[in-house]
Amino acid sequence: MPEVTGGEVVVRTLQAHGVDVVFGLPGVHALAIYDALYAHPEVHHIAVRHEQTAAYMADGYARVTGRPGVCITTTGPGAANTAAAMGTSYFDSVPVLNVMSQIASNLVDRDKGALHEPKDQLGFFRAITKWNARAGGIEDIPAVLHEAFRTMLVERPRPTQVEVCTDHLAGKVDSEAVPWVMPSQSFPRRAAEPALVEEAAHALASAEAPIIWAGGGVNRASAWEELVRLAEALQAPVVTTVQGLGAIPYDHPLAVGYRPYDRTLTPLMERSDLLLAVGTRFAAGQTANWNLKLPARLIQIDIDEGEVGKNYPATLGLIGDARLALGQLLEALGSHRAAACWVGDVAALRSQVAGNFKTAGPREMAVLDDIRQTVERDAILVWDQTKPAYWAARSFPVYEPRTFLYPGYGTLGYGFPTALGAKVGMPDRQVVCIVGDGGFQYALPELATAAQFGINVTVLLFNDSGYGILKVLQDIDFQSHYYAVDLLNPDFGRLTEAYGLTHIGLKGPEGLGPALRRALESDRTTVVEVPMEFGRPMAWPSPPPRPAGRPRRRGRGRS
Ligand SMILES: Cc1ncc(C[n+]2csc(CCOP(=O)(O)OP(=O)(O)O)c2C)c(N)n1
Repeated sequence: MPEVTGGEVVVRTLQAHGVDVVFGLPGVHALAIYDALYAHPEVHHIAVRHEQTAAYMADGYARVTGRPGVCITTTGPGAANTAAAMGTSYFDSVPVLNVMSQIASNLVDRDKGALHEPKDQLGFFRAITKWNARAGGIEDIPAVLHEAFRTMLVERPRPTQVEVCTDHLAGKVDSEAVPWVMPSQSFPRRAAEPALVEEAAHALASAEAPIIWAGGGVNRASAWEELVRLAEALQAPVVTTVQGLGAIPYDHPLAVGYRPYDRTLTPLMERSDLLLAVGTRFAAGQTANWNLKLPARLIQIDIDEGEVGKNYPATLGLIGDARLALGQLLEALGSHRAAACWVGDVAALRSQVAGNFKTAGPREMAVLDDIRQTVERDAILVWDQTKPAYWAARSFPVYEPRTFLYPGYGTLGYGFPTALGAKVGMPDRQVVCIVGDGGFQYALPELATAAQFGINVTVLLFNDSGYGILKVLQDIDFQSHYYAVDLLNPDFGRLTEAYGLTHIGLKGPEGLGPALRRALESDRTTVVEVPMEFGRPMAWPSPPPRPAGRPRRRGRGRS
């Protein structure tokens, strides 16, 4: 009888669930998984330099492919290092599975001082995982992993975790004694209640001025085709949140092209009599801290019942998968076709908003235009928390779904490692990471991962020698008392070259387009460094609360 280790059961079960690439960093307790990976080279393993990166890479992979991203970490500190990344995936509803080891089963949670002994490892992560569990033994591994995939994919996608004790990973059993779970890839998705779909279709067909609000749920559920068909049937303009960007192409005749909180669009909301919101939670950043006034009637589609009516009262809630629910609505509308869009010329509105941005930030918008015009239509852009990203989140034209990756959680250091994961998921696409000097330094050693595994991305590094956005806030709220925000940076050129990668140093934003083109054509990861200070982002939608008693004043810094 052939014997298998627990590690092999892990790897074979991952394979059975369609996984062919994992991101990770080994440790003594997890080595049996690595021995199984050694024996199964068809499952590629990208070895990173920090566990946080493994989880970011899994996040990037999942966001662009729509399939779960998987990371493997070792017990205790190794697993704990993923927390900021797992929190980001949780906040943004991204399906990431973390398989982590545990100390020997007879020692767990006994506080005896075993190497890497975590205190309640599952409890530590409970707040930022949708579900996590320990496999009780080797035979238990397939079912627990299967449950992790099912939970992650069947309703709202969010991270899950499976923990396996090191003795169970290294132990052996008869392969035939293992209750293997070999699922088909499709987990059933939830459809909306038919009677409510009828009611919603009736309301939409009789609305005089409907608007559609597309959130990240549309991208997560691959619902963009249904969204566009519904918008066309209703001739309804579509606004898109940051996570929903690309759900409708920027240049579609019904795409307003800008985020719902843009001031120019407020009159649109005021004139509308019905908002159809899909896959959104109306987060602070999308609603100017819930100050945005919505139309009188709100129909909300969401896979998570808890989101319906949570931030704005909903007239009607359709609980279900965005793709299925939009498809049901289309069917219920039958041959109904609105004659024309009540807004009139949506493209003219779009150019008006674009013009506002150009007036407010000619330098900033020229840089973003250079980027947009240089990269391909379906290029994947991954944004860190840097001033260019705040401008882009408000103004950047996005043409394809899942091509604008932005951490809704506001996580600094996200951009570069997530871009690497996105490239692994979509090797034939251009992947560009836009990052500041502060954010890039969170994951600099991953230049080594890029070099070792030939992951070819372009890094656009905007270097202002500091935490620029925090300097803006210190200007506004703290009398320009700059503290802990100036950075002594390394020579990024020599550093990049030390990893065997390419660096293109510019003197300013001039020549950005040609430099970016060269980088995109390069056969290796290339860092284009642009010394430039972006201005204060306009239309800041969610200012942090002001310290009590401090009047708002203009500082002496640039604005
Ligand atoms: C994990 C994490 N730590 C700290 C912060 C706070 N933070 C937000 S932006 C920022 C500065 C970013 O500096 P840089 O990457 O150089 O971009 P710039 O603001 O200069 O454009 C900091 C420290 C955060 N958002 N996330």
